[in-house]
Amino acid sequence: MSKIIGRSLPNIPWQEKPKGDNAPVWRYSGNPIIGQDAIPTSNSVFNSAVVPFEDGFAGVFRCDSQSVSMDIFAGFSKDGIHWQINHEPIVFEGADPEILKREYRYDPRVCFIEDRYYITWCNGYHGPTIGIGYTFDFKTFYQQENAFLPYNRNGVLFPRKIGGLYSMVSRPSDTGHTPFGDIFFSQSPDLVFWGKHRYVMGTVNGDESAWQSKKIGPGCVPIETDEGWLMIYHGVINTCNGFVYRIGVALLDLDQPWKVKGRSAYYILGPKEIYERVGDVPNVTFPCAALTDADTGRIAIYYGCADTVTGLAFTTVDELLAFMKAHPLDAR
Ligand code: BMA
Repeated sequence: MSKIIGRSLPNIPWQEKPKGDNAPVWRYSGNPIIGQDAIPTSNSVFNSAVVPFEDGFAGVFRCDSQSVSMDIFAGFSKDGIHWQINHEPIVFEGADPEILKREYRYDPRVCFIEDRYYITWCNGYHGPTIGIGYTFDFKTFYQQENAFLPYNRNGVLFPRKIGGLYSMVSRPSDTGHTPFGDIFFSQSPDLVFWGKHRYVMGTVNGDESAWQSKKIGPGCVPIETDEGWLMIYHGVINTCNGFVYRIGVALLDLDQPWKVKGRSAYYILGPKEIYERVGDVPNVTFPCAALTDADTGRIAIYYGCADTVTGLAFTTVDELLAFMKAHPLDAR
């Protein structure tokens, strides 16, 4: 038995694994949990992040509008499954007016550190980069400086300082639908100035793990366990019909997270159900958040489906570690 280092979450959304299911991750039977028209103006609601909040849950949701502009919206839930999403996008205070100017915002992550909820997202600033803001109550939101120069996507914070510094994994990219990309680790004394950049892991050439041959990117906030940081991430293969996005798992060293201790050659979840196969962008499963319960080792993963709706899936820390060890990637 491995242990999640973190808080108890007795109200984590949960369903037991269906009998006879051999996969390490299983879907919520009522998927998708959030439909594409969850708010009156939305074309799609996907790639979104949730955290425990008060006696329930709060989240930041990517809602693309019916003009297909990308923005992020706060939402609330009692059970983590049924969500009320605000009809107006998040308005940030603070920051330099230069940074507050909105170009586009998408793919939010939420990470509780010390006393507040930090939000990172892909922020348009002459190209995509990593926006950072925070809130205490999901009502008032403060924006800070962008973490990096363009171009970067998938900035995901660690839930505590490592070696005395705030820490983040991200995926340097380009202006468009980046046809490359590896995961890097960066640190900051103040969540404003970032440096000490380290390479974590990259795509896999050859057919040992072809689903992650084109690009990879951080997904959920890394989960601290007694064996290391469990990193749930996305991996992409290019096919004759476009990119396919699947979900993988790796284990990073607790003190030096750029050192990869384990990585699964097999994906843990990929497009299979109709709502993952069919949508604005077909064949996409894109994880952005995981709830965890330290008492039971349960993990609930929130993931975007076909760039259109939001799904929920379940696993445990033992399932993921056992699967990773049963199907290890040698070329990491
Ligand atoms: C990536 C991001 C994600 C999206 C994915 C599939 O580059 O833009 O938001 O889910 O492509 O379209």
